[in-house]
Amino acid sequence: MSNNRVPTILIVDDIPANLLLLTQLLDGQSYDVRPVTQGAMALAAARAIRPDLILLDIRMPDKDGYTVCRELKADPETSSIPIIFVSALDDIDGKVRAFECGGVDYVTKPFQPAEVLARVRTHLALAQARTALEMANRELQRALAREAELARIDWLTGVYNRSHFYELATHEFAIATRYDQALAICMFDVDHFKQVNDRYGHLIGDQVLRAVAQTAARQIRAADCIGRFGGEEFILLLPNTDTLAGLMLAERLRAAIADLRVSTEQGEVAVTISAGVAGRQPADTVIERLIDRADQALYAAKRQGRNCVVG
Ligand code: GH3
Ligand code: MG
Ligand code: MG
Ligand code: MG
Repeated sequence: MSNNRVPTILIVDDIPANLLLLTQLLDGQSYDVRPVTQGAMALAAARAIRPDLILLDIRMPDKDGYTVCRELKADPETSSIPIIFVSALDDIDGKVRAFECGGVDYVTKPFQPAEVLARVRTHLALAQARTALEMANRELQRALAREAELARIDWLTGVYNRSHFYELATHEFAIATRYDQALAICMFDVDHFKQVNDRYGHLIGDQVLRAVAQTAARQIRAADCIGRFGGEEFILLLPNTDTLAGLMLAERLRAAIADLRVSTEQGEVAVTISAGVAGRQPADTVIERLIDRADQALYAAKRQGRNCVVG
């Protein structure tokens, strides 16, 4: 309920004279009042109008107030609407039952107009405060989720950072070991990247790194993942992929980067990468072994003259 909207109040009573009395009382306070005379109508009206508050009679011929209240509370669409019982029943069991059904308050007939108004105002204010709290909580949850996502991502390139990559890779490695499935790691490093920085400056170097990471991210499958391992060095986790399939992917990636032209303020910049691939072996007990072999293969690729793949 927003501050500048007139609150809607649904009034339910089978006796027209009672209904009129309450309607006049609340109308005079500039509430949007909707009177109905039957329990079944109250349910339909509550779902259609979504009132901010309901004043509910107990004894009604078609459906009593307790039943109406329980049904409204059971429906997620209407469960949060506060219900004040207004009844001539004055026995304590009846009152307790009203609260047990989900009512927030109870007023006995004949009522004192000022008391009814005071209770209505209080419950509207409480409902408004609860809505504001729920909205703030949802906003907080969204912010926390965003923050958690940011903590996993390398701010420069948008791929996973090293620590989150390790977390995912460790998990995938455990699954692959448990079910004896293939798993490959590919590490790649931009060739002579220092020269890119020296020639074009760090900002353009950054732009090239982003383009390389994004190009690689587009080459891999949804089940694969990519992380930034260090400065201009990236790592791929390839579940259900053996060394040969990993080499094929790495070769496709190498070719895609070699074809890449990054358009910058200083013209198009081209780079190449070297890549090393390693597949999981039964003797591997930790993911680090696999990463080590991929790293050694990467250095072999560098020694072989760069812009190539070794596995
Ligand atoms: P190699 O082919 O042997 O890999 O040569 P290289 O020049 O790429 O390797 P080297 O390790 O000598 O240099 C890597 C360079 O990457 C040096 C470092 O300044 C640069 N670098 C690392 N991180 C970043 C970054 O975030 N942005 C930019 N612009 N440069 C980076
Ligand atoms: Mg009645
Ligand atoms: Mg390099
Ligand atoms: Mg390097």
